[in-house]
Amino acid sequence: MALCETVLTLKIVVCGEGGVGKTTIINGFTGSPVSIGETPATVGINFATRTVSTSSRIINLQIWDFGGQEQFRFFLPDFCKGALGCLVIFDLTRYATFERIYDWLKVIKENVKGIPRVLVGNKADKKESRAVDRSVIDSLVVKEKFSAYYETSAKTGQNIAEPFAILTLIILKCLETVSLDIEKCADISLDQPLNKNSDR
Ligand SMILES: Nc1nc2c(ncn2[C@@H]2O[C@H](COP(=O)(O)OP(=O)(O)O)[C@@H](O)[C@H]2O)c(=O)[nH]1
Ligand SMILES: [Mg+2]
Repeated sequence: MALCETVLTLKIVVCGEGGVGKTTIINGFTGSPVSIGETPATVGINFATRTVSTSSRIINLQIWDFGGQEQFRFFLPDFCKGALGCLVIFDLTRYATFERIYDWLKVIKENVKGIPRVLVGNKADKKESRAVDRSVIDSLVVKEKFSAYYETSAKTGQNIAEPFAILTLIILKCLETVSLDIEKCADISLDQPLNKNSDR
């Protein structure tokens, strides 16, 4: 079946430690009002949707947001089930959130095989508080085979849409290339960056 014949629903999971800005980024991307400093801690799992289109398809992105609190960890298998792509977010001003990326990758790898993942360093607006050097980030991107890396600010809107867009394009490319066998997706990345503002 050609992928363009129907509206395609793609499930994307958004991971990362509490407070890194997952909910704010998702709200910014899906159009909900962003209010810096007032986001309530997400309880359990939320999801938001946004319809996007390429030249040939309409895509319904189903974006799952994990609350992150320890007591909800039993939700993780359900959270991951059926996901075709993953955004892993850390806070550029808190090194501990960067170290926890490994834990999130482990969760993803245990529950879904080989889905493409994009790394996001958020709170880029807080330049004076930056705690994670670009060199260690670049090393992690290579080592853990992230398809792309973006620095975002949910406060200024910097690069908010790009991680979702690139992940969607990579997923589409995977679906076409491996005819719905998503196990081989992790190594695929786009030849061209999405636009000149991208960080890779
Ligand atoms: N300065 C700044 N604050 C942010 C940014 N993104 C999120 N925040 C704030 O960081 C806090 C945690 O954000 P939230 O989206 O709840 O994080 P989550 O726990 O990962 O969902 C909130 O007070 C947000 O307003 C950002 O890019 N810049
Ligand atoms: Mg949240």
